[in-house]
Amino acid sequence: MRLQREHGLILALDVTSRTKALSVVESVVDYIDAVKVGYPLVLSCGLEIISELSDLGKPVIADFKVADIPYTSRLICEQAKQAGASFAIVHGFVGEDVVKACAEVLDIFVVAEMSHPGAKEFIQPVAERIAELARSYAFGIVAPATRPERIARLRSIVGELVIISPGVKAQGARPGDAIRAGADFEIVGRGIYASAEPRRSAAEIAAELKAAMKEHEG
Ligand code: NUP
Repeated sequence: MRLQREHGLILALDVTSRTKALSVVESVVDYIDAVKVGYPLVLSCGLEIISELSDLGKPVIADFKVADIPYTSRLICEQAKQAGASFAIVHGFVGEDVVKACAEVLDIFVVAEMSHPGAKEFIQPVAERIAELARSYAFGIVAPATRPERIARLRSIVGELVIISPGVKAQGARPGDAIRAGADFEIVGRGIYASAEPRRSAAEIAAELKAAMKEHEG
């Protein structure tokens, strides 16, 4: 399934109950462009949850942050693809051979720089080299909404690749700031699924992203 930008919003679905996962997506489906799943949901519900979610009409991004040798990384990506994921998230620091092996299986996002404070220790110093590598193989990169100035820098390296940015709300970034800095999509998890009213939160965030997209394109 293709990823199309209507709202600029990707839901990170880090819940550990199938019922909760499906009910959150159903309640916000008209405000999101994709659903990102990772280990919490897949380890608790099984890989089949990916096809159940993609049946709801939005592309699923498998956030397995693949970081193994090329052979094993390829196997992981093949499992994600067979389960119905449209994209996988792969680490870039493991090197070109891994990124290439994964990109041969399905469209990938390469993690250039992570959003948490600890990212400054090891990954930030090599983020620009990872972004260069991504340019040859990836559909897009992951860049931190928590550091909009880094998104702008990474955008200047990756050109037209799609930038998706986590770190909004629960990790401190304000909705819209990453898009203003040059991201295409903002990823929001707890700010939606852990809110008292997920649908209302998604609507509010989508409205802020809409304003940011207008400004950025402006
Ligand atoms: O650098 C990253 N930061 C990050 O938060 C790369 C990620 N893939 N994520 C993921 O984005 C994280 O695993 C979670 O699924 C989501 C952010 O969720 P939240 O902080 O909005 O709840």
